[in-house]
Amino acid sequence: MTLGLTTAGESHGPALVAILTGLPAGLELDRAQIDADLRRRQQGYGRSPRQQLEQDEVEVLAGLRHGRTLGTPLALVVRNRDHSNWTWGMNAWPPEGEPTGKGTKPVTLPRPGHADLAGVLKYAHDDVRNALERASARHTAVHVAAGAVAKALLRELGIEVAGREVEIGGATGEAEMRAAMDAAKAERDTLGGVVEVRATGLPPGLGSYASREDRLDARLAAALMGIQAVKAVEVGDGLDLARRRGSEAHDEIEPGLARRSNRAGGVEAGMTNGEELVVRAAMKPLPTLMKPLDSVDLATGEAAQALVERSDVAAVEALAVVAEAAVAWELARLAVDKFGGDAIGDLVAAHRAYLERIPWAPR
Ligand code: EPS
Repeated sequence: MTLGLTTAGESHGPALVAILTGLPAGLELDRAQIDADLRRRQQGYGRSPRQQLEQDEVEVLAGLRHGRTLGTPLALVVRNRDHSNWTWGMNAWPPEGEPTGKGTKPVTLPRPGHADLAGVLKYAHDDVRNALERASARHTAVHVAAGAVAKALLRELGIEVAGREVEIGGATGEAEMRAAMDAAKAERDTLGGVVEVRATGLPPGLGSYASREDRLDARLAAALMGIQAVKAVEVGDGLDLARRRGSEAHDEIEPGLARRSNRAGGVEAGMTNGEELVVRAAMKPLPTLMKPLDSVDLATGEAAQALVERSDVAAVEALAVVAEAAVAWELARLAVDKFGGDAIGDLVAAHRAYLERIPWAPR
């Protein structure tokens, strides 16, 4: 069995949904813990008023009984409260009655940096909304719910994953980051930034050098670049390693197999090497500006300004939670690939047997 994750859902549709397959039976889930991650994703400084509308919480439709997985597909739902303002505009069926609420008029002003332009061209849409709704980072909510499930599985193996923001708009300290967001907001602009995810308790040998798609760093890069607005991913000392000599770039091995440093960020040849995993993701500034960028009205072909809607100033703190979930999902997937088992006890036993075979102490 390998873990599988499929999601669906539009930003202002009724709900976001996820189906998780391949989870072992008997894994205990805690609703409060999943909801706590959903709230963390919403709480960052600089989020839009949309976050006051949404109070995300998970619903489980299948695959769980009395808080334990059944070994069958787990179906998760996160509802969009804002949908109540879009019941005409985002109706799945031709709506009845007069247009009312939001989303009743076609959007024809594509935002540079969003899915808007290429999305309508690719799918032959005549309303940019048909592209932006799914491209929106709103659907990261259900990925965070899936990540919380992955973290519960990893915890059974003594593995912890945590994300945090390290840079917003070029600023690093907490006060400086807030000041940068206040300044950008005053100028009706937006900011990007950098987040870091660390994971402890990873035994050596998750992932494989056997083929490209099995490499842990390839999977992490794909998972993190799959998050809206992420433009670069770095493992360990990453880009900086290219500027150093070999003697300054690797992590020497000491008796007892500990490393003298962790420049590799816990990954060598596409496998965990037993050290802490350190991975960073960089996000570009959000493309919805209150001071709109130049664009073209697709209805007339004339120069115009891009769509202005309510917007976050920055969503880097949210990205820290979303990136944590993405890394947790990939690690859980590799743990299930390596240790297998239909029941959580089988997975834990295989992990324990592996740790008995190799000389490694958790770090
Ligand atoms: C987003 C635009 C904004 C954000 C949204 C992502 O939505 P709206 O246009 O409804 O204000 O608030 O993020 C979320 C709703 C969320 O829960 O993170 C976009 O265009 O990507």
